[in-house]
Amino acid sequence: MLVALAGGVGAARLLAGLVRVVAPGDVTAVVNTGDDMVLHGLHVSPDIDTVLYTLAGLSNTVTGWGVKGESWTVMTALEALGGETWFRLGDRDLATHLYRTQRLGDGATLSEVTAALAAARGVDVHVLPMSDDPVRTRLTIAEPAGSYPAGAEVGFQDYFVRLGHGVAVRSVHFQGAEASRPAPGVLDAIDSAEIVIGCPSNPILSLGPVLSVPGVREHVARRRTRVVAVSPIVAGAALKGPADRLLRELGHDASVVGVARLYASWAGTLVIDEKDAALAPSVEAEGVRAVVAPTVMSTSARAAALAEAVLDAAR
Ligand code: FO1
Repeated sequence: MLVALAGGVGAARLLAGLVRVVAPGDVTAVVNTGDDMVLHGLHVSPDIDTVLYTLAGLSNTVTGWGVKGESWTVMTALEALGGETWFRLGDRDLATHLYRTQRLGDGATLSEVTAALAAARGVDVHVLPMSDDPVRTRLTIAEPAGSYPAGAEVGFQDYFVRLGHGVAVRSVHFQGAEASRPAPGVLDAIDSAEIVIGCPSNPILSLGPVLSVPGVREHVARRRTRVVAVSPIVAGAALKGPADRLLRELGHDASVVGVARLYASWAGTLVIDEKDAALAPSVEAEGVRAVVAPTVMSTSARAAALAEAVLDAAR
């Protein structure tokens, strides 16, 4: 069994590559739910949905979220009513949120609903939320943005979508993490995994919440020699999203060395891109083994090759 700690797009791409080289049923993805939000009374789980849509071959690879070939009839009608449309929910995507919200309202856990969505879409990877308890990423902004003053605390989607992550961040915290428990099967999967993979996700906003659920970081750290993380930073930049600027704003190096320093307590190996090969000795100086491989998953074949490189690094 392989376990992947997963966030959004980068994780989904690596998982899609992984299932080309190992049996999907041998993979467990522990997915970030810190991005989750209730909007229009609907429970939206963006990172879970990005992973499920990608593994089902349904994902909109242009936007990196939602469903391909989507229609926007509801959003257009909602806009005409003056409703909230800053967070775009396509017609097919809405079915997911309607189904999830109804099941949760009937008393199902997020794990149960996620398993049902995976089964409905023929996804054999075991997709687990990091927790069935609410954990929400909250960010304190360092400068005024939109209607928010400097020092305001905003929700993840407000930061990421409404403000377009175009604002400096003073601090991040995961509301509800202390009281949360790992979802059923998460710790067992980590304990019995042949390899634990830290996906190329945002170290602060995607892997941060997963590791903040009590017990997860400790159980992963116990397997440190079997843990291989993939740097989401290549040549000092994030391939997508705000990871590089966020690392700098929070006082870290926006480089593979900074990522190695952040991950050193739980990841024994860090896969870095060939562009960062010269930094391998600096990564190893942080106590983390450096493995150099192409990490930009511009095609599914490259994603499969990266998955192979990760498995080789662990063996
Ligand atoms: N990201 C956007 O930038 N704009 C959107 O309108 C948007 C809608 C959306 C709807 C469903 C969903 O699952 C994800 C959505 N995302 C959108 C992405 C979302 O912000 C994710 O949390 C990020 O991809 C980070 O993981």
